[in-house]
Amino acid sequence: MNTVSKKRERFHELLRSRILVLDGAMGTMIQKHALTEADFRGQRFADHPVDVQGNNDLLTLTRPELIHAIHAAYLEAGADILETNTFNANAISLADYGMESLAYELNRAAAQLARQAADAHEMAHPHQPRFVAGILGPTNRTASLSPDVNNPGFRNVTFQELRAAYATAIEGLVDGGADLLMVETIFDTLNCKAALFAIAEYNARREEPLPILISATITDQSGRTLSGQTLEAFCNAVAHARPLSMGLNCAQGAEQMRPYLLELGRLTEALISAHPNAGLPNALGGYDETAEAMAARIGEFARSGLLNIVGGCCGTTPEHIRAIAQAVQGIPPRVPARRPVECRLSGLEPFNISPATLFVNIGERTNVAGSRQFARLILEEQYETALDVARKQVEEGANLIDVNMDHALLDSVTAMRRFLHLLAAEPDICRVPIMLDSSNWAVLEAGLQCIQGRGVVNSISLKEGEESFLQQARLVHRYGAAVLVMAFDEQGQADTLARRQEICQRAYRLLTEQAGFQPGEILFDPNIFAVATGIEAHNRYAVDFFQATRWIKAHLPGALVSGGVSNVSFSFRGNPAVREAMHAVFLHHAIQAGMDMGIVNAGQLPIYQEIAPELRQRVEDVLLDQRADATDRLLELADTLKNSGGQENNRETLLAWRQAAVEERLLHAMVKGITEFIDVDVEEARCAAGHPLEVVEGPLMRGMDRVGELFGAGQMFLPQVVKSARVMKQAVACLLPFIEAAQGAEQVDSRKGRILLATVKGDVHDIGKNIVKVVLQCNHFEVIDLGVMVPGQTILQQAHEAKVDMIGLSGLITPSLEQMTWVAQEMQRLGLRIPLLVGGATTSPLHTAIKIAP
Ligand code: THG
Repeated sequence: MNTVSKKRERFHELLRSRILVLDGAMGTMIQKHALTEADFRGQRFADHPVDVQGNNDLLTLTRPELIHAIHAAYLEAGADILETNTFNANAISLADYGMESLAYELNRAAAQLARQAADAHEMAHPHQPRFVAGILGPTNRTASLSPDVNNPGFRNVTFQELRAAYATAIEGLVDGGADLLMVETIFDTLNCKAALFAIAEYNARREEPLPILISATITDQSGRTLSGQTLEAFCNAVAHARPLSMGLNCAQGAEQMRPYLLELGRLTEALISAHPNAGLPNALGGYDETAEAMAARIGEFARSGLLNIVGGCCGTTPEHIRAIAQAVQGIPPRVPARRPVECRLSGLEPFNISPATLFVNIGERTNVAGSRQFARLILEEQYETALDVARKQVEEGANLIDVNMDHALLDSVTAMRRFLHLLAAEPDICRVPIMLDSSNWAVLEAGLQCIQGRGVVNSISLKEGEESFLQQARLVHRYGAAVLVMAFDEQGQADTLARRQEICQRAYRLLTEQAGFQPGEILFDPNIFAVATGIEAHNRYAVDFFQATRWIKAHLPGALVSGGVSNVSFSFRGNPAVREAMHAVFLHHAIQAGMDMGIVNAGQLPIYQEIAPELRQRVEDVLLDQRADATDRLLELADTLKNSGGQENNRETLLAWRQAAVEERLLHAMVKGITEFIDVDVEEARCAAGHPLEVVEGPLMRGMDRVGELFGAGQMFLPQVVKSARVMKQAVACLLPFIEAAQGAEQVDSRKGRILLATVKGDVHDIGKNIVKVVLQCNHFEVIDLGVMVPGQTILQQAHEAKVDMIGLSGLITPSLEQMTWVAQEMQRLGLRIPLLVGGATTSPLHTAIKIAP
């Protein structure tokens, strides 16, 4: 055994025998030194054109002795695992400082520093092996959310950019000596999946894969990630990486984290890690939970069997780590859960398919090849209305939606991307997993790069032989999706039982033995073809499908069976009554045979028992190939049913809320994020009101308040709030002409006011600021956004030049509070008598009252 694998072995041994201790915060420790711009720059970056104060990762190069000392202090305190000083050392975050070219060097140097500290410690204490976790932070952009309110489909970072940035960071970390890789503070699962993709690519080139630690952050009361996923949806979306540990960090103190850790333990077979903050930030932006208090809580976690790895995030110090290490000493580590083989998918919410699941509905209508209506909408670029097709499928019970953009007149890659980006902004649709449907690999891959949940690729096959099958399968796995295999090989599509068995068997072997798939991640489609075509060879198609299904369920354990149900009735196009009866009868038998899921028109499936007996019998004769004249007899009956239509659309029931009074309707639309009727409702409210502003100040503001309350109570999450803000924007837009008219001719300027927003110098966090910007713009404020790391002088100068009505300052880290105070002081000195708005994680009414207001 070489030294690397010996060390790995030792690590796993230790994890089995005790709870391992991670180190604590780096940022908090650095802040204590009150470093200046010049300190951060050192000699090497003295002339760098951008301010770098606050770029903690840069200190690895400019103040290595300081970082080394922090590592040494944590080791001395009892940390088993050091985290590299690389939280923002990726090309995307570094671009804020014009330092993207340093990404590799920063990662390698940081890993070397941690390695040296760990090795020195080991030298002095030979029986205490110490490990280095290479840290991959979330970056400062989010791949699943739009930063632009007017364009929910817009993204300011792509999967490929993230993947490339992470790949560079990983190279540096491992070259510098990292033993493990930790993807942490995850607030957007798509970012995380890009990191996991890059790790998988890297690991594939190595003899020994590096263990992966995954740690998410839950930022608000809804118990979801910032991008809207529940914890279980998140777990499902990253399980493909087979992480060594799953955990939570930041955003919360230990106390708030406890219920989520408990839940996490039920959701994964991985080990469990936690590195909470030292409590929640206090009013002055500090973290007050003492080492003793935090260690007491964590000791209880350990005794309750919640932990394998534990450490600290913001606000923790070597004191905390020392107390934590003592508190968990001698307490046995958590024994990982065993979970049954299941197909676990997710959108914003989890969707698990177990043997007890009766049947999974996959909505078929978002398919340009399968719906003339959808095709027209996409070709005419009416994407908003096209989204309603998806929404209707989900409302009508689809558990997944199948999205297909294969059309001769479309750029299918672009259309797929655009539709999925828009879909991601619709929480009521994207709560379900997505099935990407295309016969073109490039389209499937584009789709895989857009979905943060765990979806399904529909489909791959052995059509072009094993090599291309395996290559695509491995990629699907790396992107974290389940795979659907069509029974198709080099010789063509399987149309007999024997051919279906042969192909599915072969694909199952390849996927489980060579592509890393678990059986629960494999779906087979043994081909549903049209019956009653008048061609005798087609008579057994349905029977063969049922038999193939039975065979797959019996011989390919854990794999699922799916199919395109509406195919079976193609001969009866134009006759919905017969088609729907055929689908229902087909499913009745297919489900009995073990079919797990089907692509169907979710809202239009009659119940088997409720089909008129004569029709049911004749359909059954066709599907089960029970009579020589079965097709003729069904055709005969079909003629009499020709114009009887299918099932009633149940849209009426969905629109019951339209019966309420206009105020109620406006409230409902705002809370649910529905823009469909907002124009008429606003108009109705305006006609009833004395002044158009009353509509804004009355029902619309009440709606916003309600949204605020629900968000505060954890009953709404961010993507939903953004949708509500869009409803508000549209409502205000309807009223604006009337408000202007009412205000008279002298006040033609429609602005409510001009507001300058900036994240202060030394701070690069802007997600909160961008949300505030969206909300303000939705309320028709004009916003001048100066971005991040903005020096105070620039803010004041711009505020003066643009004659703004208010200044809004944002920041997440504690030193930002001082910057805010400085700006306030300067405003007073310069006699700038406009309101100053401050916001961000560490701001508080108390700090504002005692430090800024004076
Ligand atoms: N297996 C897998 N994927 C698939 C299929 C399959 N994807 C596509 C398709 N088959 C399943 N989806 C549909 C969608 C619509 C119809 C049939 C299958 C359909 N549409 C009406 C028609 O063509 O008559 C359109 C009516 C309209 O325009 O509104 O029947 O087998 N893995």
